[in-house]
Amino acid sequence: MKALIKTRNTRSERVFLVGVELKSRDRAELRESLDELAELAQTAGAEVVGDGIQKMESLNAATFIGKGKADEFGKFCKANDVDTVIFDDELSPAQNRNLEKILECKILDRTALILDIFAQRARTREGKMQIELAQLQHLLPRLTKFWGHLSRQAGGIGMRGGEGESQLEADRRKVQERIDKIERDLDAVRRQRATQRAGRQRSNWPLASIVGYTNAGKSTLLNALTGADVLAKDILFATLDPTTRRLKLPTNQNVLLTDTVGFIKKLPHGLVEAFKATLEEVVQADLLLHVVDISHPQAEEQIAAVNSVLAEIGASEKPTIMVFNKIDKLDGSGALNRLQEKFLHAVGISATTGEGISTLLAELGTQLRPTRAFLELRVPHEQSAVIARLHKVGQVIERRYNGKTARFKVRIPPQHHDEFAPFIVRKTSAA
Ligand SMILES: Nc1nc2c(ncn2[C@@H]2O[C@H](COP(=O)(O)OP(=O)(O)OP(=O)(O)O)[C@@H](O)[C@H]2O)c(=O)[nH]1
Ligand SMILES: [Mg+2]
Repeated sequence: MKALIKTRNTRSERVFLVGVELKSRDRAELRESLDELAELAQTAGAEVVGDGIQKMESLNAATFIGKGKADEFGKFCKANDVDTVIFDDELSPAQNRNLEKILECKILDRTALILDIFAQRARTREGKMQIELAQLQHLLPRLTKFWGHLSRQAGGIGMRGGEGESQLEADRRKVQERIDKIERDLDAVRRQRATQRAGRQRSNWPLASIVGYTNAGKSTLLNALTGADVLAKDILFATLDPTTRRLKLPTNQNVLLTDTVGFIKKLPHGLVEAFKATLEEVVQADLLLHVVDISHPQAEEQIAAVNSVLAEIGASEKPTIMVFNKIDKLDGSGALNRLQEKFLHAVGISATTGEGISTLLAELGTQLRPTRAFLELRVPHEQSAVIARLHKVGQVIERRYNGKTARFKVRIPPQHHDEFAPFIVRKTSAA
């Protein structure tokens, strides 16, 4: 797919950002959000010319911001040679169109911008497929309304069933066909990954997934721990494709460590959906390392944003170590102490100086030990909810069917043992 943000040889695309202050979102929060949007825009290769804020009671259904304000921004954009206006919130297709008319330039929203960055970053076939799927899904409803609007405008009643509509049907079908094809291909990728995972399970090495807000230092941590050479850069979404490396703990335990795509506030739902194959590494993990840039003023909001994505993919109940990174950038220990009090398993580190890494390795060893013990369960086939739950919270190592029951050899985090108590046949502690 074509990038939405163009970087011309002569000059970068000039963009103006717009945010809305609402009762539910005060000025300070909006400021942070707009600063992040500016970073996203720069990451996409644009030059930010300025931004504008409107304080509103409720949003305008037709133009998102007020008509008067839109006119004012329009004048500014004309005077300052702005190519594109980017809104911090997702616009409806109608709002997008109306704003295009008033502001007389290209209109994008945060979702389209994030999708655009992902499109520029995708390297592997899987990454490219996932991002194209998300872009098409974002496009499809817009295409529908856009064409619907055109045919009404062009001919109204007389146009119904005419040229416009068949064009609409043709294009929607084309987009839908492509979506179906990508979904099928991604399915194949998922199956292939499941096979790889099965291989890993035979090796019985536990899997830890590094998650966290974009730019928190996930790749830097993986590199520091395993000597991997994943691109670590001060840009948003440096990493799209997962990388897995083996880490040998000082206790001689082996663990597989996966670095994956970063999360962000208002991550488009379609994107989470599209990245399910990549995020499956997270869903399958025995343990999560949640990396936080503790030097960031919005560290706590970023933790919340990451947690909500984890919930969306069904990984919020995983045992988690909170890794408070970049402590070398902190002025005092106030922020670290405050957050360490809030979370059970928390370690302060600097992935660049190495401070705290040995504590983190020790914590990893402690956290992984219980998951190395196996349970053997016998579950009647009709208990499908129990079996589904087992796959959700545990890691199934072996499965045998005989007669009316299924036997499972699984690793289940200790806090979930009670739930399965009636089905436990044997507890085995592995060497
Ligand atoms: N000062 C300091 N900078 C760090 C530390 N860890 C990472 N960084 C810097 O933070 C930036 C982002 O690091 P990455 O490792 O790329 O972050 P990431 O979480 O993988 O980011 P995405 O892949 O973009 O989601 C880089 O410029 C790193 O050098 C740290 O402990 N201290
Ligand atoms: Mg990264």
